[in-house]
Amino acid sequence: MLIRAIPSNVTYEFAEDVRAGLNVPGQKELPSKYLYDDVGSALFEVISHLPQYGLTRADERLLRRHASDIVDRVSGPVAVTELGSGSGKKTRWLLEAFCRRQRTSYYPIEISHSALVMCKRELSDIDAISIVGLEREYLDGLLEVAAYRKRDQRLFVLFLGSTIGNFDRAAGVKFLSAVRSILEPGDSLLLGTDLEKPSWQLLQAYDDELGVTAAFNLNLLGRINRQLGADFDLAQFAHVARLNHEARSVEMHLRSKRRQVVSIPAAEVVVEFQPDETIWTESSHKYSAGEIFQLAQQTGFRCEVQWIDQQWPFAENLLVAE
Ligand code: AVJ
Repeated sequence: MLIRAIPSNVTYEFAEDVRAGLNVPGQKELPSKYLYDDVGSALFEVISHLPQYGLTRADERLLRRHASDIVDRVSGPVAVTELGSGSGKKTRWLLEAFCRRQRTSYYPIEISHSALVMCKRELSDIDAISIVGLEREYLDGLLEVAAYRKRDQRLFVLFLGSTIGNFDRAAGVKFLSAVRSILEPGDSLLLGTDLEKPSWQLLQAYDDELGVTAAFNLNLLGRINRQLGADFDLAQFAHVARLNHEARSVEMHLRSKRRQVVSIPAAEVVVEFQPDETIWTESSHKYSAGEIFQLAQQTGFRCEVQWIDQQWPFAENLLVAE
């Protein structure tokens, strides 16, 4: 597979975001996209196998069960692109269905290089597929794919795994509108959304007893140590999963166990933590099935079909650009 790597200075942007997020008076915060370096992507892969975390398996069950139905609703020649492909495992069923119909190009867009390599390994055995991986941010990658599109081709965009949930609701609307502005009427977006569920179930899903989610979260500090030369003592921070009822989200934080001072040379900051002060590292918003229809309408799409998993409430939504 071809992988087009990022031309820009990634470490510089990381340093800037770390400085901006930690060098503030109120709630310290780090963007959740930085959880996914090579170690973080591998840890998320393990999370997706945990019995307490049913999200990824529900997503995959729906895609497998309804692959031909989904593909039948997208007519003509298509270019398939995926925002954040990860290992690419759950995309197999859709790609096989498309490739049975005709030769299909697949453009995974992913900021993790190792995930792109895994994705190629996972999917290149499919007949009549051509894979071009783009090591890019979502919208940059999507613009590039849109530029490759042939005259008669439709774009079929996958945004699976409820990654949309990492945006707060307003930012989610903004993001989907931006995606829509790159598409043509008749193009489609398959959007995976995790649905609301009981508090105990959410807390177990984001704070598993094995500590994999804790490791996934703490790795963000490890990454700052590795890439920016910081001296975080990981033993002095604890993983916290917290419900935000108002936002209808689960938040992950890293709680400082004591007063401590950390220096981050490449970001040119020294950061002080009070006892129990937290760094907010991720939000996972949960949706009601009905609100997706509204979300689609607000962002220039129409939600044509919704498939819901019964075992782990999760919805696969087919949005068509109007
Ligand atoms: C892959 C972003 C959907 O928010 O549930 C898993 C990431 N964080 N456990 C999520 C995650 C903690 C996951 N997403």
